[in-house]
Amino acid sequence: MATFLPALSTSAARAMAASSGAMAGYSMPRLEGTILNACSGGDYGVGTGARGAHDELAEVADLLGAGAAKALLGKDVLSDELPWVTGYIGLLGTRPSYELMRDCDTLLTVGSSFPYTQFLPEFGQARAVQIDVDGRMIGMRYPYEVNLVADAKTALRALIPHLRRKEDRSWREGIEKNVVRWWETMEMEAKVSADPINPLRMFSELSPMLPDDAIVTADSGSAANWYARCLKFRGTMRGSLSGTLATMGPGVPYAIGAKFAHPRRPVIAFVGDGAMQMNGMAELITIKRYWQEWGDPRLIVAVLHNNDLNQVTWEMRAMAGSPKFAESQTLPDVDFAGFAASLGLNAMAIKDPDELGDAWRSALSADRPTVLDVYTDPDMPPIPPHATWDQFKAATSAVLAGDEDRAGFVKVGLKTKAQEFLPHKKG
Ligand SMILES: Cc1ncc(C[n+]2csc(CCOP(=O)(O)OP(=O)(O)O)c2C)c(N)n1
Ligand SMILES: [Mg+2]
Repeated sequence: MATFLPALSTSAARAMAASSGAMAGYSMPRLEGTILNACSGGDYGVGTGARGAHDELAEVADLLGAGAAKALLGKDVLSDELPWVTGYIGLLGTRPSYELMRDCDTLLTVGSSFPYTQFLPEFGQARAVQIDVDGRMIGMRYPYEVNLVADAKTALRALIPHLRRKEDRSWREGIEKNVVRWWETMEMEAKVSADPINPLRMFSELSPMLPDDAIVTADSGSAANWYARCLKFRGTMRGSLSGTLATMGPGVPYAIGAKFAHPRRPVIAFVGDGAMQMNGMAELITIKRYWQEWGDPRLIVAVLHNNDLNQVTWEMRAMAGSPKFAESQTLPDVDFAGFAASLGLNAMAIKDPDELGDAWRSALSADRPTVLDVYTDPDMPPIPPHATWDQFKAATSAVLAGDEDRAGFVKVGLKTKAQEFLPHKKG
């Protein structure tokens, strides 16, 4: 059984609005309970609509022995420290989420309209139940047997008395093992040496240092991959990105918006150099204009400085089999730290991975906003979680001829993917 608890930016408000209203007849949860009780290996999926139903989700997952995968906008709905939470689902997602959906026999979707059905169980594989406060979302993405138009918390509360605790915990134990292995893989991948800095390491160094109340944003670009996979959310952390439109440019504006909404919470934005050149640099001027009004001045803009429109360079390699087209993909080199310093912001240019830890510590204790201009290696592939070693090798060999970055890719990319297959700490 898998639980899918995704979140849409608007659904939190919708869920709250509905929570005061009456829910559809309780015979529905009884039927839902029957289906869920019958499962042998279940999942659930969680979206933003599930925000605020954390305790109920945990109780349902515990009763059913389920694991939970999260939609990207629902990354902050359930803590990544829960051993049965498999992280994000989808192309930018994690391997344990992919396996959870691939192998489950029951799917409970709560507050999510996650659209990529290739990452859901095969049709016919799983009996499925959906809870969504918005009737327009019901039955949109999967052939659900039971559809509940209700807010997540109310529906799950009504459902819980109808569930029996699953005595056979083997499914859940398997999920927990996969999750442990996944986080070990992420650690190993972040340690792969790169030229000059492995972008995963920006995220893995920060992750354990994140204040419990941090708000994190990511731009559309390679940062979205590492935001999805490498940051462990916990506490009251919040996070967002352009989840539906996937547009470039929101990283810094979202962070500024977060500071106005929560001036006492530290905010961190991960933004590509392309997005910085598009609008992020101008938004640094907005930060200069307003930061002294914020109760806590910490706003960190971490730039992935790779001189490339890297996410699309990789998409073109993977999907079109095209080598890097430098004329459209290579960016002018810009001194982001120098520009930030000229605005009176705290600024650091980082070219040595061993300086990352101190850089994050100093930005997190600074008395003003900081720009971390991190020189990252463009040869780190954002490999989808389901790619097997053979598929990965086949896809990449097609691309190597004629690509100016081929030498770096062989060095960094192959070594990174290999971490999934190499022995881990516990064998
Ligand atoms: C407005 C807009 N233009 C183009 C795209 C297509 N696109 C997605 S990611 C990306 C490259 C981003 O480059 P950068 O900001 O440097 O981040 P990187 O991937 O290099 O880390 C592009 C062009 C988009 N999503 N939105
Ligand atoms: Mg870039």
